[in-house]
Amino acid sequence: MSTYAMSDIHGCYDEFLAMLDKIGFSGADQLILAGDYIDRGKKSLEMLRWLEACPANVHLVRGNHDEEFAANVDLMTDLDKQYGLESDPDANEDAVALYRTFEYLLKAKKLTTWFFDYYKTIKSLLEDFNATIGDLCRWRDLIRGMPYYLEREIQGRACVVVHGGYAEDLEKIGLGDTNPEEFYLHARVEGYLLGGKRHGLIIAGHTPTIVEGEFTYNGGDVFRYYDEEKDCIFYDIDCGCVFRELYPKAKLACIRLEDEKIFYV
Ligand SMILES: [Mn+2]
Repeated sequence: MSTYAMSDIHGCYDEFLAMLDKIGFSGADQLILAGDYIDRGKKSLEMLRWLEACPANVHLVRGNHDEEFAANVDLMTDLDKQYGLESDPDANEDAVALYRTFEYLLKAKKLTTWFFDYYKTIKSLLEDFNATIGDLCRWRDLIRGMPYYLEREIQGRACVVVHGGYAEDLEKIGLGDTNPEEFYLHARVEGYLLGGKRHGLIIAGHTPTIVEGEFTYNGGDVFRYYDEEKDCIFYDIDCGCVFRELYPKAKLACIRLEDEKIFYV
């Protein structure tokens, strides 16, 4: 039995399946996914469908893109309620109309925002794949059921899988206005500098290792960092798979927690 972790699949469904194949993932293994399942890539729908039917030995952690998707679905259903639109949750045309009403209102009220469906994932689910409000709500609820991090004991070492960053006693380290959820979802260098766990192992994604100038830059390979003071091993396993067209060395990574072996697709 092995425990594997992957992160930042971003709709790269084919690579994800190829990785499961490569590691020979079976019912005897465990897989922890560190979030950002959707956006940017071409197969967000396939990813969402896979997640909602995933077996019990797959454990899902929430990423910032997933969180934003859920927040955007809330905006749509709130608008529906407030305006008494009574959209049919099972009718694709009602979902498309609600989406367009939302866009129209933003424009009419001159509320320019990058926030609403920035990657056009919801738009594509509705217009290209006939998704309904019922589908969107089901995926939102799936995301809201995902924890911000998961902890496992792997060979005597406490291992935390999180999207952005993890810190022990997050309330005590003085992050100003940053709340713990924000840290789990969005932390980058602060996750390494202020975060971590004594005698622990932190597996995160979020910051692609393919982007030059980022602190985790490693030419598109997994980034490993050891904090001696805390005896904490950090991994960034987001090797930027979805940016492959831009960066030929970008890839999907998977780590086996028991022996820190890395696999690439
Ligand atoms: Mn992210």
